[in-house]
Formats: sequence, structure tokens, C-alpha cells
Amino acid sequence: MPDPNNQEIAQILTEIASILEIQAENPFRIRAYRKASLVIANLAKPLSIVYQEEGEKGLENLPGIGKNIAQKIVEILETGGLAQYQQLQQEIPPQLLHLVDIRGLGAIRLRTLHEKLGINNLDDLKKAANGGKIRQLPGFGEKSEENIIKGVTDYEKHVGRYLLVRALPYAQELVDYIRQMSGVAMVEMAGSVRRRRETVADLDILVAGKPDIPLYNHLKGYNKIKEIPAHGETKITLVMEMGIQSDVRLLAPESFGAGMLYFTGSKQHNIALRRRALERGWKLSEYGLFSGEKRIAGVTEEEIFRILDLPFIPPELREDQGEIEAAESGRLPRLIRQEDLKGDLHDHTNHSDGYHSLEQMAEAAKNMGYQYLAITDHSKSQTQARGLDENRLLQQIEQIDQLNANLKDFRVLKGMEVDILKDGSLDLPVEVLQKLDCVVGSIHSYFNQPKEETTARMIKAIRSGVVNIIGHPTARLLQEREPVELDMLEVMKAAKKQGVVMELNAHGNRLDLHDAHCHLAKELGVKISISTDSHNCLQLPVIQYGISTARRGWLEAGDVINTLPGDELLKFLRGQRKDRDTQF
Ligand code: DGT
Ligand code: CA
Ligand code: CA
Ligand code: ZN
Repeated sequence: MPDPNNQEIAQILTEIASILEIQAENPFRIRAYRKASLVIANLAKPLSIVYQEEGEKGLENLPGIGKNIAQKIVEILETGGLAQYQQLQQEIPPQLLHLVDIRGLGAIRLRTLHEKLGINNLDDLKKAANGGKIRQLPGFGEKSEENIIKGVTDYEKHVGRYLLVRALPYAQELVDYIRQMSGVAMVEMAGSVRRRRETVADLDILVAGKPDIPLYNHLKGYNKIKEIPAHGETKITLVMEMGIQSDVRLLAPESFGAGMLYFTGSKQHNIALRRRALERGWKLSEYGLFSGEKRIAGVTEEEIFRILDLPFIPPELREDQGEIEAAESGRLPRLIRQEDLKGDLHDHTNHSDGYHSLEQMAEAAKNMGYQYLAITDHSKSQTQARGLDENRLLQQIEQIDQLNANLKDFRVLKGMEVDILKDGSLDLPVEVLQKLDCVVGSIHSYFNQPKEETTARMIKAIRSGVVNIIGHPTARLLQEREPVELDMLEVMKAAKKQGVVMELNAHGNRLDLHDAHCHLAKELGVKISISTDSHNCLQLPVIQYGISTARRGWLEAGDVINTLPGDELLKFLRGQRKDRDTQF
């Protein structure tokens, strides 16, 4: 039976922190739980494997995890639960904890609202806010009441959708669990999770087998399931840990391909395909492609596409955004794959706010099969991230030169993630940045400037003559922070003119640029880099979420600069600095 995954463990630790905060416990203790949770949520390697291979000591050696928390993780891994957590959950009203996710609230304020106004759930909160009760509390005021109302609106928008990076591991584990069952011919993900949308509402899983296989009994034995609210002959609905719901459907093998096509969607793509079948006098349904009563295809998706005179359309493209027309005329892109990437161009070390050393990061990147890794620590205005000033950057450059002298078939690129300041100027002098191989320019402050100002700020950085790549261009954090307001078309046109690359930041709660932006960049001829923004070496594999977003944005290997082999990449980066128009 699969062990609790990293997301579940991170979630338990976060909830413990929130409960302790609601109970006004020791802030130091609370911070330890939060920090550990953040690290675990971003770890690519399953904790169960770390524990298996290296024991409790291996857990303790992870960044941000001490002896106390390592012991709790062991308890979760060994027993599937944590006694302390169960106990804490009993101590507060059951709905209260959900409210900590509302922006502008947080556990500390929630405690006040609970104590002073008796707020226990979302309804109580809305009533109090709309009735002007919150502004009367000391330390709140009109402005924070407004913020809470806005937070509630945003919360209601995304409640019930899960980040792909959180949901996909559940889907993978569920598929693996079902696959162990005898009598199961095939099992695959469908729905938005197969299309790799950045958020998903539920996990659609399809199983091929005889109608009498005991699927329900098998699923009852799965330790990740909280409840099974409904089960019929062909569809079983499950609620997993964290509330993620899954629809598991049993299909006859002869219509498995048709079912995959139907339940992968998107709905709009299905409608367009059905229309195409109708034009040929056939009928396409979830059971097959039919001519009259006769099934002419249905076992595989490929077969159905072929009979409809189409090549296979990858699931990430099935959004009715012109993919059927492109397929028809042989213009489907050859989508980028993870194997195409030769390196990662945005990564931090313990020189700023990362955890691992230069050497450890280089080693991990080499183990990913990469040829290069750009070290891009923060610049000095990021004081809380221990950003580098000129002197520390020059020291780092020296260290990288020494490291490279000892590395074979691998190169660490000298870089920096330099802050784009409020007015669009850069945080370090151009003469210093020119010593680097790869300069990523990013916004980390003043997210609320008016659209024209942010656009001008970005364009100024693009015209600095020294920035190679614009990092996480909209600065959004999925379900947490809205993107900055920006005229993306103008920014991209400037990037095109200056030969500046735009980043697709693969970090699971960024995915920035998003899919449609990538498609726009491709059409304008703006190059993309796909990087993880790793802050420790275990995060490098999250590149997969960048790859799936790139695929949704129709990108091919040739659109992405870090598919270039090392020497060509260096030539490209150097070429970016020459003949630049630095005039306004
Ligand atoms: P989600 O769950 O909101 O993240 O997105 P999906 O695309 O997974 O949507 P879901 O779970 O409601 O349905 C899965 C697929 O089933 C969907 O992509 C297409 C197909 N489907 C569902 N309802 C309909 C429908 O009424 N008409 C058609 N043509 N297809 C449907
Ligand atoms: Ca779905
Ligand atoms: Ca569904
Ligand atoms: Zn950044």
C-alpha cells in the first residue's frame, strides 16, 4: 500500500501550525512547522523513500527539518496518521481551520474573529464582514474588512480547485494502486489532470476490465481514501485526503479509447471532434465511433483519430484552440519533451536563500542528465533572502570558476536573479552584471503599480542591454497572489526587439509565463527558457510542470533556449549582449 505522500505530510504540518496559531501557542514552534511544511511541499523526492533509504537521520538532514519534526514524519509514515494532529483537530471548531486560506486573514486574525465575534465558519465570516462588524474590532478597521471581503470572493473562486503539482501525485498513486488489481486490463488518467491544466477540480481515472471485476472492494482497501460517497456499476466516486475527489470509471476494453477521448476532454474539443464525425455521417460517443449500429473504432484513441483523418493530438493541446485545424493540415507542433532539456537556468544556493551549496546543486543537476546549471542568486535589495551585493557576487564568480575547473562534461554558469527595481533600473551596476553568463531580471516588489508603470518598468529592464531572461514575468503565485498588471503584448514585442528571453518558471505554484502566454511568445518569435527556480537540489525535478505548461503552450524544442547544448547556449547568451539597442 502506498505511503503518505509529501503533499499530505506538508498539509498536516501546515494545519498543525495553523491550529497552534489559533491557540496562541509559542511562535517559534509554529514557525518550525511552517518552515518544514514548505520544504516538504517542494521536495521532489518522496519522504517515504528518504526514510526507507536513510532512516530517521535522512529526514533530519533535510533542510528545515529538526529532530522533533523528523519523529512526527516517521509516525505519519509508519502509521498513516499522527496522534498529536488528531488531538489538535478536536480542540477547535471543525470548519474554522479552512478559513486560514483566505487572503487577508491568516490564523492570528482568525483567532481574534473567533474569540470576539464567535466566527466558526465561512457563513459566519461573510455575515460579520458584510454587516460591518469586523471594522469595529481593535486592530482591524475598514480597510482590513474590505480586504477580507475581497479575500472571501477570491477564495470562493478557487475553492474546490487544486494545483496540478499537488493533485498529480495523488492521481499517479491511485493509478498505480488500481493497476495492481487482477482483471484490470488498462488504467489511465483522463480529464484535466491528463491535459495537465494548472489547476484541476477532480481526478478522472479510467479502468478497462470486465464489468464484474471487484473494483469497489479493491478501492475500499486503499489507505488514501477518506470516503466513498457514491458507487454504481461503472462509476465510483472517492474522496481522498485533502478533500480531492476522484471519479473512477470502469469501461469495456473495446471502448476504452473512445472513453479516454471523451473523458479527457476538453468538452469543447469533444464537441469539435463529434462535429467532424457527424460531417462524415458517423457518430462519436464515449462508447466508440459508429457508422449506424456498427462500431468502426473505439479501442484506442489513435485509431479513432486515424479514421477521422487526423494524427494523434496530444492531450495537452485538446482545448479547441485550433489544434484540430492544425492536425488536419499537418501543422501540429512536435511538442517539447523533458528529454530535450540540457540544463536549468534559474537556481539559488545557500549564498542567498537557497539551502544547498554550489557544489551540491551542480552535482544534482549533473544527475538530472544536464550539461549546465545557471546559479542565479538574489541581488542585494532582497535583504530577507540575503541577496548578494557586488563584492559577494564577485566572490561567487571566483568560486564558480574554481568549481568549473574541477568539473568534467558539466558547466556551472555564472548568473544572478537581479531585482528589477520600482523604476525599472537594476539592483546592481550593468558593468558588474556584464561579467556574468546569464542574467535573470525579476520583479519582487511593488506588485501593485498601475499597468502602464509596470509595463514601462519591464521594458526598461528589457532595454538594459544586460538582462538575458525576464524571470517569472507576471510574479503571480497560483491561488495566492494575482499577476501584476502588465501589457504582455508590449512587453513581448520589446523582448523580441531586444532579443531578450522570457522565462517559464516551472515552480508548481508559479507556472509563469502560463500556457497562453507561451503560445503568444511563440507566435511573436520570442524565445523561452524553462527553469525551476530551485532553492534546493531536490526541487530540480519539478521541471516536469514547466514542460507540461510549455506543451500546453504549443512549444517545441526549438522555441526553448535551454534545449541548446552547452556551447551553443553560451554562444546564444553572449550573442544577446551584442548590438543591443539600449536607447529609448
Ligand atoms: P476539471 O475537472 O474542472 O478540472 O476539468 P475536466 O476537463 O476534467 O472536467 P470534468 O471532470 O467535468 O469532465 C471530464 C471530461 O469529461 C471533460 O474534460 C470532457 C468530458 N465531459 C464531461 N461532461 C461533458 C459534457 O457534458 N459534454 C462533453 N462533450 N464532454 C463532457
Ligand atoms: Ca476532472
Ligand atoms: Ca470528473
Ligand atoms: Zn524570483
